[in-house]
Amino acid sequence: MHLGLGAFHRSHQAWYTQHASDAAEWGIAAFTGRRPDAATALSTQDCLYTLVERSAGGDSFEVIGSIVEAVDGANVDRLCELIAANETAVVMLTITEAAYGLAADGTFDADSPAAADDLRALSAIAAGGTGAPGSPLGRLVLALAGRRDSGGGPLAVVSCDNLSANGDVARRAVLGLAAALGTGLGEWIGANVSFVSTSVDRITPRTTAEDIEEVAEQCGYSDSSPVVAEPFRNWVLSGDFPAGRPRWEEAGAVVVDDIEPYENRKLWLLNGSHSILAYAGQLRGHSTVAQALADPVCRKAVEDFWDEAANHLNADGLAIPQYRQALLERFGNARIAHRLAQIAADGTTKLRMRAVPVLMAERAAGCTGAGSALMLAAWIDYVATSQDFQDPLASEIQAANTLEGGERVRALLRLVSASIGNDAAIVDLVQGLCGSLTANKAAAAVPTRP
Ligand code: CS2
Repeated sequence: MHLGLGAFHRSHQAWYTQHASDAAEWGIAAFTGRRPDAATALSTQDCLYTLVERSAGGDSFEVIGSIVEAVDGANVDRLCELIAANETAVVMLTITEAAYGLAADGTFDADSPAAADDLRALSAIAAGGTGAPGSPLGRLVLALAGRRDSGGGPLAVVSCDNLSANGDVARRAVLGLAAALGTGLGEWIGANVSFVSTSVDRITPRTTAEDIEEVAEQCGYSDSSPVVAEPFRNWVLSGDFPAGRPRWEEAGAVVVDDIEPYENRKLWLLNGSHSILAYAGQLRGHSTVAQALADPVCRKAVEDFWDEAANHLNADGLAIPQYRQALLERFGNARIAHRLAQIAADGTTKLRMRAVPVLMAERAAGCTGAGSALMLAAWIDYVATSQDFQDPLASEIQAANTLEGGERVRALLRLVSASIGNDAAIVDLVQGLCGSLTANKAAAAVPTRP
């Protein structure tokens, strides 16, 4: 099963499942998250779709068939029916970082927008009422209660969102919500549900109308739902699968005991620099990752942040110089039009994973952390100027934006992380960097068009 049927799931976990050596024994029932129409579009073509692998040199095409059922996420009855089934072994999640209801200190926040409505809905159900939770994790909790009642047995929940220790985060969120259903559900989940942590990687921009036309021209058939991705892919997993899983390792996935070094390498070096490029790049007039990276000011901000992050990536075998070099090549692939606006969404949640740990580690080591602080400053400048940023805390950001100077910086940083927003020296550091990315904008040679 998969919750969060979007382009990334289709370029990543669905690809690995198709290429597992025992692929014929498995099929994915995928539920939509924010785009219910994705289920209708896929269903009308038997859930088959084209994966366009886009390298700097050209495109190649492959039909993916590992998804066997595509369902509107609001169809909670079907979700409950499938999760209750004994044959269901794995529930994968790509539901976005913001959907886990994390507080600014990283714990589960029952008052977060993601959790509060679900807790109300689940409590009403526990009291004998009807209705259903509206978020993927709330729906999952209801379905897990059904699996317990039907004796469906243990299974694995596999978070594939860009959060550190994402399995633990998923466990905390699921148990936090399960408490509303009472009746020992938390104990059952503790004994029967394994929460697997993973690090996932494959750059997958949103599909465009031109991509759809290209598939029609090159493949000779009409596909309303192709997905475009870079050739690179990576999947590292850690945890138990009590009911089995596809042999993803035969398709290149890596199973490890200690996932933390891999997660940090990916979250800090790839996602962290993506966030710098998203905010700094848009402030400087760019719209794609490749354009922003070609701007020396953005490139320097990325390299400075990487230098800081590398100080805290010391596990054996991480090959940081090679990883950085590969990222420069991946980001520089201008045939992948990865929109900065897409990456800029949900800054409060993303920066908590991408900037804060590096900044804290640098400060603890007696360094300034200016490279990580610049990511935060770029976001602060961006939310002041962007007309339409998306964030689970958008109204809190708007309220903070009405404040002035250091008060505004402090209020915004507190939305990302309490420990950072409450540290006067960090607030000063970030405030001092605000405006610096655009200060020399007129002087810089800034390419703004592909
Ligand atoms: C990006 C990621 O949108 C974002 O926040 O940083 O989606 C990134 O492209 C993927 O994690 C790459 O694996």
